[in-house]
Amino acid sequence: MSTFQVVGLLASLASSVAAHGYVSGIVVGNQYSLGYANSMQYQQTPPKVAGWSDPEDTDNGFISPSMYTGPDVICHKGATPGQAYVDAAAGDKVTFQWTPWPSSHHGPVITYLANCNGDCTTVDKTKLEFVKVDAVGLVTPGNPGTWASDNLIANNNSWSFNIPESIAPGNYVARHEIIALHSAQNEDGAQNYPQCINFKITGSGTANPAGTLGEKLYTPTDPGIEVNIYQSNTAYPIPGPTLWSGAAGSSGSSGSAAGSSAAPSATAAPTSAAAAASSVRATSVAASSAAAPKSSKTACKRKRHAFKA
Ligand SMILES: *[C@@H]1O[C@H](CO)[C@@H](O)[C@H](O)[C@H]1NC(C)=O
Ligand SMILES: [Cu+2]
Repeated sequence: MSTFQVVGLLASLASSVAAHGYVSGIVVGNQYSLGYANSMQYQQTPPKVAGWSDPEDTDNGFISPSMYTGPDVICHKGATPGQAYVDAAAGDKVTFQWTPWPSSHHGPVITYLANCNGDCTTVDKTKLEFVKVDAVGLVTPGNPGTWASDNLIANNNSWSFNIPESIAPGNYVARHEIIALHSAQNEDGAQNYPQCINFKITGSGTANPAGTLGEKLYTPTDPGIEVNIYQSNTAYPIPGPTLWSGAAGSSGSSGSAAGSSAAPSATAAPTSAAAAASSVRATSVAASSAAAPKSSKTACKRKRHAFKA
């Protein structure tokens, strides 16, 4: 065994121990595409996949709020463009298959599309403008309630959304993300798990909506980022830009129970009144966070990091 192979073996052992999750496959109709896996960097001839490479992310770790203004929040740690595309048509249902997600890691599931205006395999990620096309947060009120991540687990660790019908054909980067909130009552405690995948979208749509740069999507003090979920939750303001009006609707995992029974205020495309109302609710949520369990941001690797049996 070469040193290189030994390092690879150790890295894959390490990632199986600390694994959180990543998108291992993408399904559109009857077409399956392989996602990027960290272990691919140790293959002699890694496959060309549509998923963006993040070889530095050997522990399937997360992006913390303190990293929101840097490039790693865009498509995960040190990510470089995927070297292939998933083919899809506007209106198609897309399913992202995650590796098993820990049940304690409750939070929203959000999907954005950014037009590469050319080739995504060489695109400058810091210039991509992300348009929110699907977002589900709190699905059923409760303590902590049912979250989009819980539906993802229930749905065979997968999440589906529909590519908006009206979006212009072209090459796009889908930025698909789970934000785990199990330690989000602490400053810098939320955990973002972004995954980027290239799509070649066909269709006759003409919409090319303006988006938001990856480094401008969130701030550490957004009401949906610094939030205590260990209380009776009735609403949750999904962080980031407003859901695009052309989005197919927050169908979550369409064709399944996931997302479709969402609490109205949690997922509705915010009109300014609705957005204002949800920030008011979020403020009262934050105000009663005194009873938050004291867990450090490393708690993820300890007691709260439990997979559903
Ligand atoms: C569940 O997901 C795995 C991949 O993550 C896939 O291979 C399998 O076919 C899925 N099962 C169903 C019933 O969709
Ligand atoms: Cu964890």
